[in-house]
Amino acid sequence: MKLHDARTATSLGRWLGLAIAVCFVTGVTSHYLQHPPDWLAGSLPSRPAWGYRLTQGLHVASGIAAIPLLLAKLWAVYPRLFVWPPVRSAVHALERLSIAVLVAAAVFQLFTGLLNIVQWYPWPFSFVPVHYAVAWVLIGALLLHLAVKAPDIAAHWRARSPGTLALPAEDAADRRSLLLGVGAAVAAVTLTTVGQSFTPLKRLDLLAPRHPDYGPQGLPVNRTAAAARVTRVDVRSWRLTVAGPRPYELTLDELRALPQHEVTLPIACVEGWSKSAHWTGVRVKDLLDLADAAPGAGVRVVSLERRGAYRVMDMGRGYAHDPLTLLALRLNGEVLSPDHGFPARIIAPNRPGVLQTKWVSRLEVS
Ligand SMILES: Nc1nc2c(c(=O)[nH]1)N[C@H]1C(S)=C(S)[C@@H](COP(=O)(O)O)O[C@H]1N2
Ligand SMILES: [Mo]
Repeated sequence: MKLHDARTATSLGRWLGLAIAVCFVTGVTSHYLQHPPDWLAGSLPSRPAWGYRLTQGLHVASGIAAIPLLLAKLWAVYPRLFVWPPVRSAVHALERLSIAVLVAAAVFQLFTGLLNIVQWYPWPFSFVPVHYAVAWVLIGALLLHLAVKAPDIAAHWRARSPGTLALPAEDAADRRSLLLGVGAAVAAVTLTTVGQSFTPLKRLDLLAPRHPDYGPQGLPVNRTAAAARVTRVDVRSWRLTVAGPRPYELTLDELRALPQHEVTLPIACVEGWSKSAHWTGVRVKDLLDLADAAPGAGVRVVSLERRGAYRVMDMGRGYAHDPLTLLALRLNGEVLSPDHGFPARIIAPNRPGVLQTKWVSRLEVS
C-alpha cells in the first residue's frame, strides 16, 4: 500500500482543501456580483475598482490548480474506495455515500469550470445555475468529510506526530518525491495560465484560452459585433435614449459635447481573463442627473444587440452613481472599435465583464 496512506492523503488534502476553499469563496462572490437578489442589488460595493478582477482571477486560478491536486488525491486514496466488504454498518454506508457525493461534485465542478473557460458547453443544462448549485453540494460534502476524518487529519498533520502509528520510514522519501511532483504540476498549470489575468506573467500565458494582449485596441473580445449581429452602426440614425422623469435623446455628437472623463478600469471576464484599459466618455451619473433621476436610482442598460443573454443589464445605485462609471466612447485613446461596443458601452468598477454592456442604445432610470 505504498503511499496510499493517511499521511499522504492529509498532505495532499490540505492543499486541495485550500484550493477548493478559495474557489468556493471567490465563486460565491462572483455569483452575488453578477446575480444579486433585489435586496442586495442597491448596496453592492463599486470599490475596490480591481476587486472583481482579483477574485475572479483567483477563482479560475485556484480551480485550475485544484485539478492536479484532485487527481493526486484520488490516486492516494483509491484502494480505500474498493475495500471489502463494501458496507460494514449503517454509519459506514453513510460515510461512503458522502465520499461518493464529494468525489462526484469535485470532478463535476472542475470539469464544467474548465470547459466554461474555453467556452465549450457540450451539456444540455445552463452552466451558471448548475455550477453554482453544485458548489454548495461540494462544500457541504467537504465539510462532512473533514468532520469524519478529523481524527485522521489531526494524527497525520505533521510528519511525526507523537502517539500515532509509525508509517514505514522508507516511504518518507517517496512521499516527498510525490509531493514535489504534484507541486511541480500545480506550478506548471498555474504559471502557464495565470498570465491571462495577472498581466506581469502574461509572457508565460501559453495555455489559457485568452491572451491579454490579443484583440483590437490591445484588449481581448469575447463576443464580437458580428457574433452579436450588430452590423455597422449607422451613426446618423443612432441615438442614445434616456428614459426617466425627464426623458431625452442624444446624438453621438451631442454625447461627445458633454463633459468627458478618463478612467483606468479593467475588463474582468467571468471566464478568468482580465486586462486594464483607459476609457473616455460621459459619467453615467451625469446622464442620470440630466434625466432628473432620484439620488437613489439605479439604471437599466439596453444594448442594440437583438438577442443574447447580455443585451439587458441592471445596475444598482452604488455603481450608477460612482464617478468612475462611464458610458465610454473611447478606448486607449481611440474611438471604440465595433467589437468593443461602438458607438457607446458601459465601463464600471468592480463588476463582472458580462455586465460591461456593449453597443448601448438605451438607459432607463429605475
Ligand atoms: N451587448 C453585449 N455586451 C457585452 C457582451 C455581450 O455579449 N453583449 N459580452 C460581455 C462580456 S462576457 C465581456 S467579458 C465584455 C468584454 O468586453 P470587450 O469585448 O470589449 O473586451 O463585454 C461584455 N459586454
Ligand atoms: Mo465575459
